[in-house]
Amino acid sequence: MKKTLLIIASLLFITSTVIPQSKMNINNLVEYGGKKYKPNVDKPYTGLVFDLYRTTGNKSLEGRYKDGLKNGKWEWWSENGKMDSTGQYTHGKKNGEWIINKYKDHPFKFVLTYDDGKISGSEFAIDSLGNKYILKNSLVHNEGLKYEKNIKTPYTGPVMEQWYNGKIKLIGYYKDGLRDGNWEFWFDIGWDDYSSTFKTMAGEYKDGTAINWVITTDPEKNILEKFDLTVTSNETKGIVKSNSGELIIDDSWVRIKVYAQQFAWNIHYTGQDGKFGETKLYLIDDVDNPIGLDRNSTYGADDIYTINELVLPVNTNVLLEVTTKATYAGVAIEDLSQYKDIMDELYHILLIPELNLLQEARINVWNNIKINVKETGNYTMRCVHYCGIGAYRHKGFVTITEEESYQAWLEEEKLYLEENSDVDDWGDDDW
Ligand SMILES: [Cu+2]
Repeated sequence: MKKTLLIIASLLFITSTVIPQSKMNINNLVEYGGKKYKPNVDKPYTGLVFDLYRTTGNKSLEGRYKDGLKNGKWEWWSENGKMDSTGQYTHGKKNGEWIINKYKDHPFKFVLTYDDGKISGSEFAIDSLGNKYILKNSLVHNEGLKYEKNIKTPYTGPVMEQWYNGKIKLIGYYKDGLRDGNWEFWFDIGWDDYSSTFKTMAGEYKDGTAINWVITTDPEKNILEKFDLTVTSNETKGIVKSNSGELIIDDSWVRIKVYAQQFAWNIHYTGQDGKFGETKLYLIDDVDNPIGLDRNSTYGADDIYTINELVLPVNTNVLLEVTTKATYAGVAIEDLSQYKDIMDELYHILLIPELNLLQEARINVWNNIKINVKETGNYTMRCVHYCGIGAYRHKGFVTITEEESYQAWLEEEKLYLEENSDVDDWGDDDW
């Protein structure tokens, strides 16, 4: 009796190990009603499938079917035998984490999470060491902080963004939803070698604010000269970062508004009355009226504006108010909420290193700089945020001048303005 049991047990053991799982070349399966069948078999296929490269005979895929549907782990290999992509199916639908090789010879693979066939959550890139970077366009914006999709706490971890051709555009890091740590930006030059893209900016963020930046000029001409623009936030003078506190200034202060855009600085002066005219979005015209100044508004008639030319009187209290134009690619945007994601990213950072002056230019926000420069001089104002492919040429000229020549310059600009408004009247005829 004991002997019989032993024989049965060993028979069971043999059957379960020796009978191999069915394995087929995927090209030989046939499909009926959305399910795969082995030829000449009336039950949907259950078992492994594979495919081989015709050129090398190397395996190109291995997958699993259950009752005619993809089920379980699927893997793909490139022709040289390297792992390409892998993921899991449940009853014919993608489920769980998928690692996908989107670009040949790219240093990153991409990670998507599926739930019952649909993409859920944010997309990530994964490097050869297995570090996961969230893709920047996969982040969710809320109240100035960045989140992973479907996650309630702000994102902490690496971030990556690519150019349209897959080349790496930036690598950075978020902490509690704000930019933090080292960030690097590359231009998209060439197609072949992912490592040859041109680094244009690198720097550090702390709690969302840029500090310690290095930028490289003119990648179009391939000038590799580097500027060392080291401004540490706590060394920066004359900056009123907060907009909530009351701004205490009197009439002796010169007020100047700075409107950033891709890739220029529009400077708005009050004119003789010391007060700004109104600016209106619908009046913005990139050539004729870049700040949308309403000449018919109460204080607007004598206002002056320049492009990329900031002139300040020496030994004078000046309040610079910095913002970004509500335009995208030159088109005025009325309803910012629709474009919140773009607008959150489309900001600029004004830097005048010699004056130790650094301020963010953000849409719908006036950031203030109180400044009183003690010496005359000429400087460059530049943008140290990567605000687009032309960020390196986002710069203007700064002149600190004696009070007298400042007034003379204003007068000159005013005359120029009057001359031009004559031309405008001339053009008002009906056509
Ligand atoms: Cu900029």
